[in-house]
Amino acid sequence: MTLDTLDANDQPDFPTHALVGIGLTTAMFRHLSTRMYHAGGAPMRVIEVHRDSVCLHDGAHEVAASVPPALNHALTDDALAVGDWVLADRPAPGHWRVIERVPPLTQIARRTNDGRGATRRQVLVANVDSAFLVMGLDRDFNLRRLDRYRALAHVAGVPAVVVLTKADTLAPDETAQRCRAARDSAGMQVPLFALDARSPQATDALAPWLVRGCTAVMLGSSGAGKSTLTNTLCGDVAQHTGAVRADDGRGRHTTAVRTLRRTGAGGCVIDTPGLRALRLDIDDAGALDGVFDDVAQLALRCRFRDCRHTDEPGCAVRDALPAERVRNFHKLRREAQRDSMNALQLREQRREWKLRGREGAMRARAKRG
Ligand SMILES: Nc1nc2c(ncn2[C@@H]2O[C@H](COP(=O)(O)OP(=O)(O)O)[C@@H](O)[C@H]2O)c(=O)[nH]1
Ligand SMILES: [Mg+2]
Ligand SMILES: [Zn+2]
Repeated sequence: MTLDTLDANDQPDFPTHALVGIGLTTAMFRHLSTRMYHAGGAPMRVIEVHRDSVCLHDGAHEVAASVPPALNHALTDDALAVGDWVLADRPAPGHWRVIERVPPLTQIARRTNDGRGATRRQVLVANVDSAFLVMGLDRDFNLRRLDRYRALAHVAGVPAVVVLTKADTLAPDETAQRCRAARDSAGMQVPLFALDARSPQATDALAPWLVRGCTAVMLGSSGAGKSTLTNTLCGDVAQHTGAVRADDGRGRHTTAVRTLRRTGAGGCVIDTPGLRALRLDIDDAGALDGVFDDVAQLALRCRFRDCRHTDEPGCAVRDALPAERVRNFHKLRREAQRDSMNALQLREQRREWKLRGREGAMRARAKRG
């Protein structure tokens, strides 16, 4: 089935044409229509999540809806997120309620501290087709952080597009040099653009990922230009950065919540606030393989088949790559391993580190003395 046949499928209780306009894909159409057959209700998309309610869109209108406690997984690791598709009904005039969430096809999630010493999974967005990794070419430029964001998208199975903003603030040769560095780090497969987030050139560059029925999410640190880019793509450059919707009387100046919006090209974008701490949600270090293609390729030439690229002789990875990149690879891998440990293993690891630290201090003292 193509989007055109989907569009032609319009029915009063299932306005496919309107729903494709807010990012309904053919795969999700099947799930959504099946669930609607069983559960009833109206198909809608979550465009904002608040503490006690969500904002839904049916392709024509936006409504606030309550989420029944039984469905409110806010404290578990699979909460409703912007981009989710749901079925909603109206138990009383003017009161919308979510009945059911359709299992998402993709979820981008991170690990956060739950405030009690443990970590939990936090879903950032659901059902996105691509991730725009937004990074400024100015002081924001940081290849290690870019690796981390690429890993975030990769483990979610979402294709990434690197968008380097503020190209207008640098000399052309400086921009070219940073683009080369980003290209070397991200690999040849990843689309990469350097642009001025305020210019129409940005709209042209990103149009292929924003065709009707597609949804992209903006990821990157605060100040990278995500909201500026969102405003450009949505065709309201005149609106000052941070104003989310024209009818939003709250007049936010920074992006406080994730919001799904329609772009001029027909697809949707989800703007997000910067993440202060971005910890990956992975429980298998192998999940990072696709992020460090260069490491995986070179590893084939290491002397030992199980080389960890730390201090083994004949390590092709350490020979060929900058130390910084190898360090970052190890850092993300350690993090993945740590997250897959249970509490007991964690305690043991900490004890071992403490011991090693003490031994190191003793050796240093012995050397001095
Ligand atoms: N010159 C220039 N300024 C930009 C560009 N992108 C963003 N900015 C500015 O950088 C600041 C932060 O942008 P904003 O979109 O709020 O970043 P966000 O936190 O990622 O949403 C704002 O003052 C923007 O006007 C760009 O490509 N060129
Ligand atoms: Mg913003
Ligand atoms: Zn090696």
